[in-house]
Amino acid sequence: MDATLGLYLNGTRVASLPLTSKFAWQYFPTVSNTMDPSNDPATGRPLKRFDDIRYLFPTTLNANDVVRLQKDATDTSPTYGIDLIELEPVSDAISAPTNSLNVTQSPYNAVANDNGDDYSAFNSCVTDAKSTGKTMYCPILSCSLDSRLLSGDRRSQRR
Ligand SMILES: [Ca+2]
Repeated sequence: MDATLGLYLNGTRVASLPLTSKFAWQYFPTVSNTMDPSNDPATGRPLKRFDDIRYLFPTTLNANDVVRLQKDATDTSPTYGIDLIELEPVSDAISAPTNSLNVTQSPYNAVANDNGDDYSAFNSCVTDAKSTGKTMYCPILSCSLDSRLLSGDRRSQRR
């Protein structure tokens, strides 16, 4: 189920946070060479996961500001479970470091804020960064990865 939940700042609804129960439970094979979870309970060991979302307030919060989550008529889930809310200051964006590959530029061309899958762009950029000893640079943006992106010694596995 997909539904929103109201985010309030000092009594004003400032955002409708998009939440999903898609990741509430996933099942991992007990004997397999894959780490990919499934939504099929017959697959194996159930592990609870959660939907982790981020929101950037347009301005820095002040002492005594009141942040509240509230279910309103437009928020259609019958129930919500909130594990935690973490508030922290966000640093200014950094410019691309020397010797880095920008995932939003050619040949990767990730497109921010379009809800289109940027997995291929990120996977290619990470692969190139690893093989050339560079770092991947991702400007402040919102990209969508429809598959799990792995780095390090583990191999990327895409469904
Ligand atoms: Ca995109």
